[in-house]
Amino acid sequence: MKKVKNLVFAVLLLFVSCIQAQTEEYVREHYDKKEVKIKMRDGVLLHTTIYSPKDKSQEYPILMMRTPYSCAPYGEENYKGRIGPNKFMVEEGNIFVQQDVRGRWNSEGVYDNMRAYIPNKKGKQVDEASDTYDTIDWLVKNVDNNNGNVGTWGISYPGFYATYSLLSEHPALKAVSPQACISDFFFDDFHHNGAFLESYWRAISLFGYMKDQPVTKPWYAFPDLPTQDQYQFFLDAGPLTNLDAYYKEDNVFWQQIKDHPNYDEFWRSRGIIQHLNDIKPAVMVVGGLFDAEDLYGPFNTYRKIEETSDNYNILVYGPWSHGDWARSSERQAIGNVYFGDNLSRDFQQNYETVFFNHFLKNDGKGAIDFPEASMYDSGSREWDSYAEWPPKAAETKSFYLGADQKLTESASADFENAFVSDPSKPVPYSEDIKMVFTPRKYMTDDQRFAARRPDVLVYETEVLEDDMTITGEILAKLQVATTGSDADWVVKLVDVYPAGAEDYPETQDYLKMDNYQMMVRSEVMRGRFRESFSEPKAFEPNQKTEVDLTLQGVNHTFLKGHKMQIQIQSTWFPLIDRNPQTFVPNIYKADAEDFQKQTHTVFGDSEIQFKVLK
Ligand code: PG9
Repeated sequence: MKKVKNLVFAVLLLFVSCIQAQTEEYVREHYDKKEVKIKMRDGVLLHTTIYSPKDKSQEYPILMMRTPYSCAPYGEENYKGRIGPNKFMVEEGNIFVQQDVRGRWNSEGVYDNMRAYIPNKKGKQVDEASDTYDTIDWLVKNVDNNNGNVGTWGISYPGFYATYSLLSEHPALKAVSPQACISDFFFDDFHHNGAFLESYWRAISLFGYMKDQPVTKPWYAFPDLPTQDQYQFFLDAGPLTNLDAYYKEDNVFWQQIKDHPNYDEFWRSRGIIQHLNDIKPAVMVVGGLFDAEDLYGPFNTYRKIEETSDNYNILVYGPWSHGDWARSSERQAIGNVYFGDNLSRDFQQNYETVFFNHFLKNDGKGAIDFPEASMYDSGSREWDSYAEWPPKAAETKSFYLGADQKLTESASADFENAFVSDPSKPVPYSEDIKMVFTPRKYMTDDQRFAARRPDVLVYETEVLEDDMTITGEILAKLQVATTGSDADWVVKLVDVYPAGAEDYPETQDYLKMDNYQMMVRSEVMRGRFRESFSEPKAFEPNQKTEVDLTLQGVNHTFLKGHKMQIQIQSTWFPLIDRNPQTFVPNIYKADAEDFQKQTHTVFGDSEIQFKVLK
């Protein structure tokens, strides 16, 4: 019966999504498509697609997305449904522009992942800011019926280019919405605190191969793999050097990743956060509380602009996975966990469209009453409005790791837990088997499979007698030791549902929400970087050492009857690569014999600092 219900539910969902998503026919009927090559100051031509309303009775702002993912379909006779941030803005009428960034797809030039910003460019020096400036300048001077105002937007990598557009300082740029915006590849996407996201490995095909002329078809290919069982594939592959069998020297990005294991000038120069000073255009940063790819980026993009600029700058974080807010599914669920109905549609209609209209169609005049931070509470399943983020009203409350798997409010200094960490039997990050392009579902997955392993330490509160709301970042100040000379430390914040919790239609058949251990937030710290991301340092074997680890922002109420749980482990595979647990200069070049089973110890005076909202 459940299978029938699920099938009906899935068909209904698909039907509704099809209706809600913008249709190609609608766009063809209401928009003219034009493709141009815009010349940059160094002579490079960038492919730019322009969709203009057929209704020429009024002027419209320009909404631009710059992307490495192509402006397909190419050809002025070929249309697509999704030409802008959402269907409401398409139906209302705007000029939508998409551009292949330098070196990608039908544009000329040489690509550079997360191209470094050059603050004081000289002569024909270029970066994504100058390319944005030159593009906007051409558009406002050459596109018919534009009202002189430009907005930029984008999700993920396009979100990075939206953030970057702020550095163009073009006077026509009035509103920018960086969404799930990459900010720094050492903390977003490919690395978390120095650990390599091995689960991203296939995506390196997309960005690693360079092309020498404009193309409208893929010039890269994904490796043929012997199995779709991602845990087994990467375990059998062994040390990362063995993956060279699939990516040769012509995969520039794979070479760069291997040659720069530390946070050196290569990565530092490509981070965009450092340049976000004295920003003028209005900004709406959007992120997903369960975004497995870019969680660091939106939080820190918003924070830096708030610290350095007096512009209009707001934050919206919903119960979304990567890019969910741009989709049209009626039920918002991630994996087994349902959060609510029409959350994405409401955001698109009542936030995103209102934000761009206010600054691009009304010149910023009139009232716009969005809160500074609109944060969904992933526990109470309600939206919260805050006058600042993180909320000043929250107070720091420390919990400690105690005996009998207790998470207590007092430190037990004489307590310790030891476990054997075996790189040949790493803790899976998910019970799912399939090979992924990038990780996603694990962010709300049930953690009972991990909690029952001897190499995962579990600490939890008593059943809560009152709701407890945690907001902002969480600081784990771990006191640890290892018999080895290197180690990774993973901390997971888990919401333990009560017995009897109701299943959702999305709940996988083999699971019950009864006693569900929902992942709320998680993070890894590669222990060698505990003192500096640029200068790795070995552990002194068997010496008690502090490892501090920041978990990205949350807005989560642990409801009465639930328990708050912390899990600690040292492998998380293959989400991240395995630490040999023997200090080597570069883990990407470690040999099989470097990977050694070690015994790790966590001490009871390890402190987890939460910001609790009274
Ligand atoms: N941030 C996402 C990503 C970057 C690089 C590789 C794979 C994914 C994205 O742009 O969707």
